[in-house]
Amino acid sequence: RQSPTATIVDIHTHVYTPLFMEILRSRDAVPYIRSFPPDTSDRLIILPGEDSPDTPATSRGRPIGPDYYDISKKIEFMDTHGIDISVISLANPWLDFLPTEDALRVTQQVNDELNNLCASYPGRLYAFGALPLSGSVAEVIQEIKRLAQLRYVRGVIMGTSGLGDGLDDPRLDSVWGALQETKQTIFLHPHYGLPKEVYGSRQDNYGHVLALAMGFPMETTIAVARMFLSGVWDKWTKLSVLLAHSGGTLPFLAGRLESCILHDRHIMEKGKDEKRRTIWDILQNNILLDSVVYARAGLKAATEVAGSDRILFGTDHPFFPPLTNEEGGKEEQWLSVTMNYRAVQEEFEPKTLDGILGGNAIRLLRLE
Ligand code: 5CU
Repeated sequence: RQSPTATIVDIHTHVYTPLFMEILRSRDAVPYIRSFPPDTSDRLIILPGEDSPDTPATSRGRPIGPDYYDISKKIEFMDTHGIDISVISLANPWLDFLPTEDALRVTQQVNDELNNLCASYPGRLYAFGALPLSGSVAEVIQEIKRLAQLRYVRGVIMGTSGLGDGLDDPRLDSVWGALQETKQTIFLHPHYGLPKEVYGSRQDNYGHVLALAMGFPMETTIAVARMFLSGVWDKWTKLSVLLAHSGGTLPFLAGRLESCILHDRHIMEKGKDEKRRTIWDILQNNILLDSVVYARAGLKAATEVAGSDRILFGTDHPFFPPLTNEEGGKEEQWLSVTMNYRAVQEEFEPKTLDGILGGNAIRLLRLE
């Protein structure tokens, strides 16, 4: 075990529920699941453009197997890595793509599936629900209120597009209000990345690295900065948001964000009669950061801005499985998990470590 005393909680861990799988298998536009003959194995295509005909069939998207959709595999993974509790969530792009008329009904079914999966392993699983973001605002709020009644749900996972116009969209105001009122945490996770041109003409040489290592964190950083700049937390002062991948680059860039505001005549004049909360205040009171940065440098920045009592351990399972080793087999322990464990163990002294590995999640997400 990683700590003799901690209850270990993984708050960043995705599942594909039966209905989510069925929907993905029925589609032929991204996101979808299918095989590319002559290869017969299923591949999961999530990110825009990763099914380009120029890409060899065996490197389109990623292989998808039971780790993604069989909940007993999640429990096996947890046992292998000493994880006591997982807070499961759908993977990106969640249900953002549903036709408006299906959004509420399908989201309710998928959320019930998530809650039922948790019920099948009592005490080991909790969930972040999904929202019908392609439906109406009234439907989103209806589902937020229903989620608050589901036994194992502790919040919602959402992407950076919100209702389609980002997280500074004034139409989200009542959504933030409903989430604050029902004390549900938002798990904010990237999906859409940066425009493809940013990655240049040789991007295919670099596999998924630029999109996942750089695009995802930048996307989160900009989305949360827009939310902050639009004054969401000035109004909803108790709204709690857990940022994936330790906040992208927000911990590193928070000082620059504040400085640019203080030097921006437009913002300063527009807001001169209002009291503005700083990004430092929000980082210490509203934002939680996962530990999924794999190295001490990122953890140091996260701790500096948010405090070690607001950092929560995560794995990103079932993504980043081990590659096959020289003998063609796979390591039992996942490198993506052991790297993360090592970084937190090296960075924090035992009492703080126990909080990050689980105590913080238990307290902040009420995992009794
Ligand atoms: O490997 C990937 O594409 C991903 C993804 O899409 N989402 C995620 O959370 N991790 C890895």
